[in-house]
Amino acid sequence: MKNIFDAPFLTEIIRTTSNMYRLGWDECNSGNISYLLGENETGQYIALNNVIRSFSLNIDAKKLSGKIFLVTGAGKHFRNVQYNPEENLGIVRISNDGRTAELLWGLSGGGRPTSELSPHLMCHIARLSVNPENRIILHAHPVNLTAMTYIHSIDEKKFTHTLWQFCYESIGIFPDGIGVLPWMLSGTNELAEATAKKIEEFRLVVWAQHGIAGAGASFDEAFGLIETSEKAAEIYIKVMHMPDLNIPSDAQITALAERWNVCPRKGWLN
Ligand code: 2HA
Ligand code: ZN
Repeated sequence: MKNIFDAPFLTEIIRTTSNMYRLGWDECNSGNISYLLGENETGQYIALNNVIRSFSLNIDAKKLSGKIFLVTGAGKHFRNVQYNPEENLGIVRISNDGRTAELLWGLSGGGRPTSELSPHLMCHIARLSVNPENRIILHAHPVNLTAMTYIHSIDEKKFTHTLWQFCYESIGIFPDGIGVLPWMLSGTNELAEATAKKIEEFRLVVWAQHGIAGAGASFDEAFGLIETSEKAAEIYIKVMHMPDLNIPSDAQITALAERWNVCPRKGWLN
């Protein structure tokens, strides 16, 4: 058996949580990540027949039975993951009946997977239905995107349009646009179902006055979506109270899309 602390998937999630913390996206115990692992890659590092304990799910996750996820722990701080991955992270497998998550590694000291595990699994099911390569679902509180939901229309077409205008690379990174949900109560089935529905259509969903839920085939994809939209939101917040003299036109944004060979969501540019 190889040493799990050499596993690329562990290194990746540790670097990601540390970066997200330092970027100010995940204060205190906020944010959560789930990362779909391959059985073969995981089996090189841990015994797959040793279930440490089980956690019941409040959804039917049969579509994911047998699938293995690396997840952040409930109430854990992203800031601490790099110092004690075994306590702050866990590897779970969805049981055959889709009703429990079986702990195979981590969450030492009696921890539990993120309290948002069921919504994460719903988002994985939704995202895998449109992209079988999807691996990552993550939730965070990026400052400027969240700030923007306090003062900008949360109509997703208008919200996306502003993000396309305020960062040069936006149209290349998220030509498909960004979904937006209004303020909702977290931890509810209502928010989980609404997010799963939106994330089927958009890889990034903004939760107004709260944060974001993102998806990707890799951390580079999911992280890149957030950092680019967050950069656009930051520039917008910096200049929105000043006269707008030089905002790029839709013709200019269309020219960029053509240059990068991407198709902006139909009807969202003039
Ligand atoms: O993980 O951020 O919205 C804690 C949260 C829930
Ligand atoms: Zn949150």
